[in-house]
Amino acid sequence: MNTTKAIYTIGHRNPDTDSICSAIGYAHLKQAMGVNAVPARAGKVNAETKYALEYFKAEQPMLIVDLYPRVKDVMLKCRAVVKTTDSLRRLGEVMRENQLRSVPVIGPDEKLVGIVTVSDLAQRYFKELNMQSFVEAGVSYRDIIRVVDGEVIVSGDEGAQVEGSVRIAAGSNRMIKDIIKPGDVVLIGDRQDETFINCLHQEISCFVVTGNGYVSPNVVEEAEKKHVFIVNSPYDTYTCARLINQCVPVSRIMKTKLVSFHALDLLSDIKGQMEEKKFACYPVLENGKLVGVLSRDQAMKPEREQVIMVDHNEKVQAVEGIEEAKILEIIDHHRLGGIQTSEPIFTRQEPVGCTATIVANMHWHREIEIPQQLAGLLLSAILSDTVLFKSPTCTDYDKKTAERLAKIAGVDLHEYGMAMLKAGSGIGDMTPTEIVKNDLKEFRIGDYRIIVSQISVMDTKEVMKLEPKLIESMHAVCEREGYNMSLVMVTDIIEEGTYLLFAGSPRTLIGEAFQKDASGNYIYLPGVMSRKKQIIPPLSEAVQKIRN
Ligand SMILES: [Mn+2]
Repeated sequence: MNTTKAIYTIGHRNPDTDSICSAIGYAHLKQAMGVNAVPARAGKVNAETKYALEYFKAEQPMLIVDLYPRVKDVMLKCRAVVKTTDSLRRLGEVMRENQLRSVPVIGPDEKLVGIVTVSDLAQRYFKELNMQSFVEAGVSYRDIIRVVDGEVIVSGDEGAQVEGSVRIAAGSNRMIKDIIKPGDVVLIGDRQDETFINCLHQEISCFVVTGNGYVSPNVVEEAEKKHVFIVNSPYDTYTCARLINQCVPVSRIMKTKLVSFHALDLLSDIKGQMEEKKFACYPVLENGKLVGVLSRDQAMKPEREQVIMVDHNEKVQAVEGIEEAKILEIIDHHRLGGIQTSEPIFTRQEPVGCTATIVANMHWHREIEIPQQLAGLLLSAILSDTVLFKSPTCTDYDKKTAERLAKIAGVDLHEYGMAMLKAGSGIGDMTPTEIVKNDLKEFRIGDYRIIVSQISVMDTKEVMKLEPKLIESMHAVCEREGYNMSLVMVTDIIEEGTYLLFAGSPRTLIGEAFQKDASGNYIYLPGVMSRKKQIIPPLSEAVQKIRN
């Protein structure tokens, strides 16, 4: 079992089948190589991918909404807590055993009520001399008996609360009369009966006989008459006094003015508060319950999330917060879109039809077996990205890889491929806005921010009926999110062609790129199926031309 921090393999936003399945596949490869890799996804799984995952009984990778560090990423499990009723002695033990400088305090309902620190405890010891009074301290006789390891010689109501103070029967009998008051707990050594009797006359509540001193039958008899405890302790007077002081419950010294955080709080949001308060440690709560502790040191310089990007390399397509993460590797088959890293990284870029083709072959080159389920998923990705090998991006390498995977997966390649594409091709009850955002990717082309979505269907009429509404929605997206243009590819996977809808400006870019009359809202491009090979390159070239 690898317990190091997980490395996420993750595809682009609005993930397609390749982004999901290559993330799963590459995580498998890394795991086989002893790396704690975990597949993740940067968005909702589409209908086609869902079909593939369910067909091969695979689970969806975990969703990562963003990579901004949050409290949950750096908080520690709470190693120990104390209850409000626990004694200071118990607190000291807990601190020592766990090497803690602060301990959260929970109430009877397990909810956090306070926190105690080493400095609270130290302050208590400095005040010890003035703290002999147990009035309202919530200390019972049972607590005292327990703390001094006492043997009860004369018993009483052990659950009752101590109301007096702790005194030491020292000095002359006259002094005893001055010092000792009704209700007191009296520490007494090996003294004569007269001293015991004098104390009893002061209406005390309890003797703690230190150093296992002798108590005469006469004293026992008198104590029984007056309902006064006699407890024998093996410890000396000094030790007993200190131990009894440690009976005080934690609730007496804990801080109740707390600064706590939630697991999902962004570290960037709470930094200011931590800098201001300067506590070493903060409780993390979920519905009032303690779920962890956040140390200031850890929160101030969090360990960055580590990611491997698959099926994309452009920052604008990556999961939000990628700039906060450490990119370890990129495995991809798209144009290089200008990502910057702080250190040298491993990249594998191949101009093939699908990332899964690269991932499958990386397994085979390293002689790592691809299990049947994964073979099915990687095959699905290839069939999806190459639209059953029809896309111009498809290479012989993709085809050969797919055939080999189909054998391992035990499916008929064409039959399965058609069924999968069909599952993802209907628009069902998608709204125009959902169609416009389907499989959306953002590109920076020249100085323009352009989004290009694609929907692959068996029958384009169904989608093209919605053209006016789609155009309206495309304009709205551009305006709301500040894009220059929105393009939607409605791709006919049977006829092998694409209706390219466009909104925004400059329209001349479309006319120039595809050499068509772009005065309407769309053009038809026969034979066009690939965004990255047949749409983005002509747009990039056209940008140069219209600039000149
Ligand atoms: Mn891909």
